[in-house]
Amino acid sequence: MAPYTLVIGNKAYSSWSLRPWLLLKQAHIPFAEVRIALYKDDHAAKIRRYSPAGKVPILIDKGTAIWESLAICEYLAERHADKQLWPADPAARAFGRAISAEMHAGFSAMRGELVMNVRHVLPRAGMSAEVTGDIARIEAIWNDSLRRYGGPFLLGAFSVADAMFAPVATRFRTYAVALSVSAQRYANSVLALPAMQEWYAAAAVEPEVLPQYEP
Ligand SMILES: N[C@@H](CCC(=O)N[C@@H](CS)C(=O)NCC(=O)O)C(=O)O
Repeated sequence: MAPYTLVIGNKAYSSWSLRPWLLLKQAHIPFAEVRIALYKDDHAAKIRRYSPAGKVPILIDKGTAIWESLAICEYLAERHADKQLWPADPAARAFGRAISAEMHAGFSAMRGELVMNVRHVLPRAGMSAEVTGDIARIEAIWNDSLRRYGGPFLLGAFSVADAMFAPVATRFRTYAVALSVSAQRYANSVLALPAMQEWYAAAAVEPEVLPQYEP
């Protein structure tokens, strides 16, 4: 039996679910997956069976349930130190934690306007000043990280920080956001990961269509 169970939402839409799912896949940590179709029937009650916070993702490790995507990623990094899901250097680790926390807590304009939908490419003509500002800050974070640590991922090797920003790479593709060469190269590297392709393929065959996430 896989040691972990990860409870997630729809792969087409659930950006928060993608983060720990991708980290587990990249680290080759076995897990069982429970997918709860969001905003259908009694989705809230189904989620609350696992966590009173009522949101996915949730990681179950034997009797312990961990919610909040960043807390799950931190837990996995601690439990699997050999996988080096954070860099060994404390300054690089602090930088990675800062940009991951910035992602976790911020960019609400972009999250609200450019909802994750990996089943479509929907170039967006006009965007609000708030979204343009969010995109500019994310590009600056990516370019700063790539310059500091030399790529191909934000802190050099794939880390928690890349898992946290992976849904942004999907949004930039979905809405055909124009990026600088280095930021685009980074987004492409994330999207080309076999695990990302597995996520996209599974999303493509999900039966649910949620109007609030559709054009
Ligand atoms: N900050 C949370 C956000 C989790 C979240 O908002 N999850 C959404 C799906 S992407 C959810 O569970 N929505 C169901 C609901 O609100 O009923 C995290 O990092 O895990």
